[in-house]
Amino acid sequence: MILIGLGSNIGDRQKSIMTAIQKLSQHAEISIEKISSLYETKPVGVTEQPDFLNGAISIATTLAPRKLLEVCLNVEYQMGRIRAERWGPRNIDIDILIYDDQVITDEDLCIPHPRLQERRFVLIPLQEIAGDISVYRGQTPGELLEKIVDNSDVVLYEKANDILL
Ligand code: GSY
Repeated sequence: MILIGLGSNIGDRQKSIMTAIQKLSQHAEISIEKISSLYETKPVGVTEQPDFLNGAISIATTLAPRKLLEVCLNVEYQMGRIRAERWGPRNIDIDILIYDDQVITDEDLCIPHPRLQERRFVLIPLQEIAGDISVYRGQTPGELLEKIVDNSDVVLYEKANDILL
């Protein structure tokens, strides 16, 4: 299973996330399989920034991980990615979280995403669309959430069923 996380905390956050999904879906070699609900989440890391909307999708693709990364970065670029500082606010963030069972630890591409097991804003959307998938050391999102240290707010914002592409 190939899982992608999306986030935004500047401008029209929901529109940005939906635009990113639409742009990914328009790629000839990508089809969107599942879209999670959107969640309003308190910023983790640099906390002095606006709340995020976060969600996740599963896709099918014939693109190899590095090509998929290029496509994600290109979508961010097309959307005029505003990302003033590394951990700071951004209008759109597209992260490859899981690419089947592949492990990549390059400087610019780490799969599985190195912090996914520590973040409620990642695991809660994943629980919806990949509840029975091992996402970190043989554990499902639900199993990881049972023992997670992060207790930051993750509140349902828009149900998946109400999201129209
Ligand atoms: O890692 C993605 C950017 N990011 C986020 C995010 O997407 N959501 C929340 N809640 N906090 C975050 N901190 C960073 S950095």
